[in-house]
Amino acid sequence: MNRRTLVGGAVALTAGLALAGCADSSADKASDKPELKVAGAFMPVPAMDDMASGFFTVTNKGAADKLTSVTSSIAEHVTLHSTKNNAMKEQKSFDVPENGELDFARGGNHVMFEALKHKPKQGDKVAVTLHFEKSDPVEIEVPVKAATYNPKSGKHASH
Ligand SMILES: [Cu+2]
Repeated sequence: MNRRTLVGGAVALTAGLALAGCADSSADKASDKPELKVAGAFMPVPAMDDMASGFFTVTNKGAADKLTSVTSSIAEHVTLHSTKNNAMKEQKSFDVPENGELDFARGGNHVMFEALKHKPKQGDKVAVTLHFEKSDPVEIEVPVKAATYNPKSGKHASH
């Protein structure tokens, strides 16, 4: 009995040390702030009356951050989705990497606007607020584009 307690205690102690080490190294980076910019936002005219999707790119010239939620006056619920092998999956958050970007694009990550209060028309602008773990919320106006609009298709072809 005594022996077992000892062993358990040693394991717990090691785990505690490892965790403390991790926290220390990330605390160093936390002093650098994220520097976020949101660009290229658009919402294709939705096919359905009650649901729409949205896309944008968050670029970051500073420390890592996280997109934790999106809100909009046009929808009751806004959720974050990733797409893999044509299957959508709801995500709690998306990482915005240090000196990197978080990209939302057709066929990939997207924001889903559900329970729309009204159906947006092409040419409308939808007010959307992005909420981050560290950075202040960013308010953007998302232009409503044609249902087939895809700014990335040209970009990919030139790669
Ligand atoms: Cu979705």
